[in-house]
Amino acid sequence: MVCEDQVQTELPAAAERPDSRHGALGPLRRPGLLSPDKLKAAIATRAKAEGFSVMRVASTDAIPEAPGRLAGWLEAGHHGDMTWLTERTAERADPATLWPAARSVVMLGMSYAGEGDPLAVLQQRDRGAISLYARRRDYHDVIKGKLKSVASVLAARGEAEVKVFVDTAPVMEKPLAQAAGLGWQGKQTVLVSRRHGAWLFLGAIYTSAELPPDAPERDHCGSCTRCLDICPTKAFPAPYQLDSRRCIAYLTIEHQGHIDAEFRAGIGNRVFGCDDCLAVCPWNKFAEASHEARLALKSELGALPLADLAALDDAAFRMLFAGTPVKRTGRDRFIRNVLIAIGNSGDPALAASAEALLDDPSPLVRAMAAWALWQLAPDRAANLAPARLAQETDPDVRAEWTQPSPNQLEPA
Ligand code: B12
Ligand code: SF4
Ligand code: SF4
Repeated sequence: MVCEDQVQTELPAAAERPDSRHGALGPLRRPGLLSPDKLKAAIATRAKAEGFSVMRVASTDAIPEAPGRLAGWLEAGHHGDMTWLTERTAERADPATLWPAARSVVMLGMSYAGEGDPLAVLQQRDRGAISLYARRRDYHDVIKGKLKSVASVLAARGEAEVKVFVDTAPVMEKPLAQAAGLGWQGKQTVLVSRRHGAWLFLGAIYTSAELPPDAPERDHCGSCTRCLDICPTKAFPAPYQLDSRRCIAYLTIEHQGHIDAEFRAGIGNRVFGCDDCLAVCPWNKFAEASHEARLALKSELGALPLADLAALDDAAFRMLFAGTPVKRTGRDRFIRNVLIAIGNSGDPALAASAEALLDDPSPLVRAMAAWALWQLAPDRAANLAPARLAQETDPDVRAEWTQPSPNQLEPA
C-alpha cells in the first residue's frame, strides 16, 4: 500500500541498451519501431499477457487539480506521521515536474478481487482479520516485474525512455488512473472501476513516448454513501477526503506508535489493514475473482486464531508472513494490533494471551497487553496494577495501568 522506500526503476531507451540492435540513428523511424497508435496497442497486448486487468494512457498534464488537493490534504494534517508525503510535493503532484522528459503516463490496474465476503471474518472475534490485499505475495514485488516487462515494449518498439512505479515516491497514482480512464476516485478516495470494483492494484509507467491519451472516467458514485457510512473509526471528514489519522489501514500498518484509545474498539479484530470501505462498494458486483497466480490468496492467512498470533516471536512472525506485505510492520507493531483485537474479542479465555505479554521487551506490546487485560479480566488487571506500576518505567505503559482506557467508539 505505502512503500516509499522503494525507488523507481528506469529502463534506458532501446538505443542506449547494450543489446540494442538499432544504435543511435537520428529522427527517422527505424525498422521495427512502431507508430504511437501501434505502440499503444503493443503495450496493451503485453499488459494483458502480464495479467493486468486494464491499461490506459494519460498525458502528463492531466491532473491540474492535484497540487491544490495534495496541499490542502497535507495542510489539514491528514497524512498523520507519513511525513515522506510532505516531501517533493511538486514532483508528486505533477509528472512533468518529476521527470521533464516524460510525455505520457501509462496507468495499469491489476485486479485482486477475491471470492466470497471479505468482511465475513469480522464476525469471528477470536480470529485476526488481515485485509485482502495483504493475504498474498506482496504486490509491489509482483507488479514491479510486470511493469518492467510492459515498459520494455516501450523501450524496444518505441525507443522511449521509461520509469516504472508501484507505490514509489512521488507519484499520485489514483488521480492519474482516473485521468487515464481506469476508473474514478470514489467517495472513499480509492479508485473504483465499473468492471473491477474497488479491487485494483495500480502501477504507473512514465515514458518519453507520445502516446494517444484516453478519456478520463467520470464519477459514478451518485447519491451512494455506503463507504462513508460503514467506516468504523469515522475517518472521512467529508466525501472524497480521508483523514489517515483515523483510518484503520493507517493505524494498523503505517503508524509507528501507540494507537489512541479512541480508535481501539473500532479496530475490532482487524490486525492488518481494513477493507470495509472497499468491500461495500456496489460496483464490486461486476468484479470477477482475480486469476493472477502470483497474487493467489494464501488461504492459511484468512482467519488465524488471535491466540496463535499473540504467541509469535520475531522469527515466527517473519516466517509466517514471509513475502507478504504484513512483514513490513515488524513483529512488535503487529502484536500491538493483535492485542487490540484480543481486547475487543469479549473472550475471557484470551486474557491469558494478553497476560503472557505483560513483560514483553516492546512498550508497544506491554501497553496493549495491559489494555487487553483490562478489557477481558478487569479484576485480574486491578490486582496486578500496583506491582506493575512499581516496576514499569515507560510512561505510556504506566498510563495503561493507571487508567483503563475507555472505549469511545462502539465495537464495529
Ligand atoms: C498514502 C497512501 C495510503 C494512506 C492514505 C490513503 C489515501 N486515501 O490517500 C493510507 C495508509 C491510509 C492508505 C490506506 C489504504 N491504501 Co493506500 N496508498 C497510499 C499511497 C502511497 C499514496 C496516496 C496519496 O497520494 N494520498 C494523498 C492524497 C492527497 O491523495 P488522494 O487519495 O488522491 O486524495 C485526494 C482526493 O480525495 C482529492 N479530492 C478532494 N476532493 C475531491 C473531490 C473529488 C470529486 C475527487 C475525485 C477527488 C477529490 O483530494 C484529496 C485530498 O483531499 C498510494 C500509492 C500512490 N503512490 O499513489 C497507495 C494506494 C492509494 N493505496 C492503496 C490501497 C489498496 C490501500 C488500502 C485499500 C489498503 C487496505 N486494505 O488497508 C487502504 C484504503 C484506505 C482508503 N480509504 O483510502 C492502493 C489503492 C488502489 C486503488 N484502487 O485506488 C494504492 C493506489 C496503492 C497501489 N499501488 O495500488 N494508503
Ligand atoms: S480503510 Fe477502514 S478505517 Fe480506513 S477509511 Fe476505509 S473503512 Fe475507514
Ligand atoms: S461505496 Fe458508493 S460512494 Fe463509495 S465509492 Fe462505491 S459507489 Fe462511490
